[in-house]
Amino acid sequence: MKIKVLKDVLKANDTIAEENRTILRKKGILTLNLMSSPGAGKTLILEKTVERLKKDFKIGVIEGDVSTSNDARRLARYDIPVIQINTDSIGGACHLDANMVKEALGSLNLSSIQILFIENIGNLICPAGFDLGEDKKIIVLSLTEGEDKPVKYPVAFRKADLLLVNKLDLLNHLDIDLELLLKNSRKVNPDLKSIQLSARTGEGIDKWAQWIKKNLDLKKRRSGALGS
Ligand SMILES: Nc1nc2c(ncn2[C@@H]2O[C@H](COP(=O)(O)OP(=O)(O)OP(=O)(O)O)[C@@H](O)[C@H]2O)c(=O)[nH]1
Ligand SMILES: [Mg+2]
Repeated sequence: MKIKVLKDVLKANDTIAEENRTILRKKGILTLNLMSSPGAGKTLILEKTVERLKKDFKIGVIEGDVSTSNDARRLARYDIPVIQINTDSIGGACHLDANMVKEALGSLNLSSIQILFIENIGNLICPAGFDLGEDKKIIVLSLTEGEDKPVKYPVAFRKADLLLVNKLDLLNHLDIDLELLLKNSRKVNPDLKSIQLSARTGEGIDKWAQWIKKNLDLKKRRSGALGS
């Protein structure tokens, strides 16, 4: 009985996620869902990314946190549309779900967005279970977290399309084996591509920006081919 309820919840989520995906496809918006444990650097990466891409692309952000609008405020400084979702008042969920994103989409002017970033709630486990209607899932892992995280928390890594290894500036100050970290990520997801970067120094942000542009182009071409 319990299993049936869980399945129903996930099925309902998937149905709404597909609706979100249809809306976003019609508008030609590339949607990227960033997941990580708390403090891996999602918001700082987004700040640097927006700084880099803002003059060429129209960007929007959906911010997920249990509480506070701190991250939304950090991104709103770049004069882009930002919606904050807080789950504290609705049970304190540790992840975003498709319905929350649907509500946020309703509050955004989608005609003026080409790239939509969704910063999921800081958690390495729960967000991986919920499709939001995004095009790609990005997992951010910072060097301070240890090289074993991909094998300890495999689901998010298994489902991810790209791994961003953040805080590269700290490499020489930590007891971390970067090669082992990458090997562990490939162990759970042999196809997982990775980009190493430092949101603090900006190293690697160019590569990440190129990855985004390439995926936006691919999305445009596919939408064109589908005639939508
Ligand atoms: N040294 C260093 N610090 C970083 C880097 N990226 C982020 N930080 C720091 O790490 C801390 C957390 O960064 P955030 O961007 O808030 O992390 P987050 O993943 O958005 O955190 P939550 O939203 O709470 O899950 C901040 O003090 C950042 O300045 C980096 O590349 N190098
Ligand atoms: Mg954040």
